[in-house]
Amino acid sequence: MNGKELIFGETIFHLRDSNDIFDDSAALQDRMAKDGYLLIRDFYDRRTVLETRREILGFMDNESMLKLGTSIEDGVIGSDNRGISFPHEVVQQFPRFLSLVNSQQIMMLFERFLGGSILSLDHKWLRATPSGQNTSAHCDIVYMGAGTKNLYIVWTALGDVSLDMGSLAVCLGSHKHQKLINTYGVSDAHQDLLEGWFSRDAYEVMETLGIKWASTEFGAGDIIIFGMYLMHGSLDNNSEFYRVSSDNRYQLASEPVDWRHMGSTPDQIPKKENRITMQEARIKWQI
Ligand SMILES: O=C(O)CCC(=O)C(=O)O
Repeated sequence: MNGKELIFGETIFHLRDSNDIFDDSAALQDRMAKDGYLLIRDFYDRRTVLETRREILGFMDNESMLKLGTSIEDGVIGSDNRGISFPHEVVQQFPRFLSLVNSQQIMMLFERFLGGSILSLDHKWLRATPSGQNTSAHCDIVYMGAGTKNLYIVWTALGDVSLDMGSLAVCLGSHKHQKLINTYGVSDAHQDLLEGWFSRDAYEVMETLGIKWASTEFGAGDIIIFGMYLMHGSLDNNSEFYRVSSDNRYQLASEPVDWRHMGSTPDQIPKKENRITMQEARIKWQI
């Protein structure tokens, strides 16, 4: 992660899946409260997900992002190794993707889990992560905490994602770390901080929070759900393939919404002046 090696069984552990309790909403809630995440294998139909992947990779092929002479479905990274976090207007051109992440299936899961009508933020995060890149450790509350705090991320593998393709990684137990919640967890990356990353160093996170990382390989259609306070990031993509994934947010429609992530330009949130660096903030917070 960020160039540092994590070792399974020592500094990083395997995520456990919750397929065995999938039909039991109370058990899902208990597991979420305890573990901070729910990993559901094969949640989406694999074929539907692979068709969605094809829609996205087709766009990337037109943008000359894929390696010449390789099959589009494989998502082999082209010679300039360009990454993309798809802008909102491009995401709107992907009907298969939108119907997947706004599907009845995911809405019904949340209706059952949260007990009411559900809305999904308009801002959809769709990523094709190139070689050598990862996402540093952060909690989503700093990016989208202006509405309800009872907002959930669904990270979806849009293709098989092996560990060396840069799987999602979470910090076990970080959702219960009170000092983190009361300091970093009440700040806003658009208003207060120059960057939302808590740290770029996976080992420094472990030492500071006293907790370990966890990850797993994902199959196309597997999802992991977690809340606003779970520290997470991703492993480095050390492969020749794009890691195609998306992360989207769901909440009760009756609760306050972070309107910055709604509407026709949800990815163009103005930033306040005089924001401070994470280093300055962490000195202030003493964490
Ligand atoms: O996919 C990634 O690299 C990071 C995902 C993420 O930060 C999120 O789901 O909030």
